[in-house]
Amino acid sequence: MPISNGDSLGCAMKAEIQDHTKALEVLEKEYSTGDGLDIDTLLDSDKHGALTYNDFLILPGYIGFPASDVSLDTPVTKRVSLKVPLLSSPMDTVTEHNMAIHMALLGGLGVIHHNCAPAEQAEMVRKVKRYENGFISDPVVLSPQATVSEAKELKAKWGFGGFPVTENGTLRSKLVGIVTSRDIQFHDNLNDPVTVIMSTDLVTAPAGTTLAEANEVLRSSKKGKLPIVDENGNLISLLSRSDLMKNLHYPLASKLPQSKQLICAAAIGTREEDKTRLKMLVEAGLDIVILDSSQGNSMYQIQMIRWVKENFPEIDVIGGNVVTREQAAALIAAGVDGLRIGMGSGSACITQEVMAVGRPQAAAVRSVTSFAARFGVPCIADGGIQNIGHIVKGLAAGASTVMMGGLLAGTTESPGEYFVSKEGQLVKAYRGMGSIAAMEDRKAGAGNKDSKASNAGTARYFSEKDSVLVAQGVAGSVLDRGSITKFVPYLVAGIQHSLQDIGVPSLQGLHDGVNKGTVRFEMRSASAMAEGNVHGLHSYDKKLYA
Ligand code: CPR
Repeated sequence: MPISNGDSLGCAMKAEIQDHTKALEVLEKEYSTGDGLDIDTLLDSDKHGALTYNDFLILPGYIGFPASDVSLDTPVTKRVSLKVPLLSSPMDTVTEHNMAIHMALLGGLGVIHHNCAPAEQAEMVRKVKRYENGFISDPVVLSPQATVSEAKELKAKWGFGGFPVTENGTLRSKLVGIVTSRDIQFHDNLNDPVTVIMSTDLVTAPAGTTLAEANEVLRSSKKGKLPIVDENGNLISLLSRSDLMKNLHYPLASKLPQSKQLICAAAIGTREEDKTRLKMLVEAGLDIVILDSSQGNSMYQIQMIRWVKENFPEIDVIGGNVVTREQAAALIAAGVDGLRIGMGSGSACITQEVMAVGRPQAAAVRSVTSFAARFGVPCIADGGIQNIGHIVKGLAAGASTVMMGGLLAGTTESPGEYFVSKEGQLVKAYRGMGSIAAMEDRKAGAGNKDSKASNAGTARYFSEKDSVLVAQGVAGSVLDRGSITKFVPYLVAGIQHSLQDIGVPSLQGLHDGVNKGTVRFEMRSASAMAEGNVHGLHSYDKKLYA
């Protein structure tokens, strides 16, 4: 059949507008709102009940930039910002120093749990603050009388070797040698003083040396450590080669502008004893404290916020948990620098079932963040995160950061050992802080030499004095996820790709677009959700990253 201009094969669609170049103009002139829903219409619970993450999707926008250019810089408190909007939860199966160090190295933040004696928690804070330094300002120092056995013990405790030896075993005393890991490795006479084995051919740099200069000396000296000394040869600080390497490998690391140390956050309760605990954490170098409560709007928390702000004005306080505007208002008025949102959304949590109290997480996040943003208070969306999509939805609903428990509990950096499940899979323990197991451990002070160690589990749920413990969570296990040094970069790359699809070049751009109504949403039905998941395949392998 001959085809003339304007003809088409088969059945042609009749065009209302012939000039295709007018498509964008028509869109702008004739459609007063974007396609889909703005966030407030989406989350209007009068219309369709309160929603959570799986109930909606974000519509795609225009991609005008590469995903790798998407900036995820975000505040976690009024004064502290991160390059990655991810936090690990203060739970005893999620965050101790190892998780906190690695979350911070990767640009996020790990919040150290408080189900342990205050001294143990302070020790963990100290380990985070000491971990990566330009100049280590409080190095572990040995005295000439210290034995090889003591040096070995210190190496086992801190996980690093290379201890300077000074005349009286303290900083600001004359440097006489360095005990390196190699010096102690094969020395069997454990009672010998370290002076027998220490290296004395020292390369040092004078006080006042810049970090760049000191780095250069360290590079050319081929030594592991560079002691910085004053004009009398007294030890002032130390620079470590492994820190140099870490600095190179972790460009996003969370640090305060004036410091080379990692930012450290830890949780405490709201009882009288927690004031002493906080003092110890602050002495150890704490930057941010989270007041850990399942229902933050209490007289205890409000008094504690005021007390911390009065006594430790340099520490940022995150209050919570909250899920309503009213709860948020009370804590903002008391002076919080950040809020933590979520009640009953945690993966190991049965609060909503047992207490009949809580709120679907997306609705809670939107309600609290839209209020808190008016006071410049950043919010954490805490709990219920199962995948990258949930992270992005929490951020789109207004959160500045997202906190995860279960998703990180199976990683190498979480506390505890892997074990093989009944089904033969490699797993790690994960339990809610209000599970009977966690609360009983707390009451017994399990795992601590000090039996008054902590009752953080019960305190979080206000049940210290109860004769019957009412569980708000379960104890179980989660699958092995490998190291967060691979998992967190996967999450970050996924968030960047998601924001690229949405058409916003930054997290700030996402918040602006949502608030202006240019970022649009759609609710999804149960069958839409099924359509959005893998379907119709005989079998498949769900490998998430490589
Ligand atoms: P997922 O990331 O595992 O979903 O949730 C982690 C969050 O769950 C924690 O940060 C905390 O707020 C909350 N959570 C922990 N234990 C809980 C119990 Cl027993 N009950 C309710 N919420 C809990």
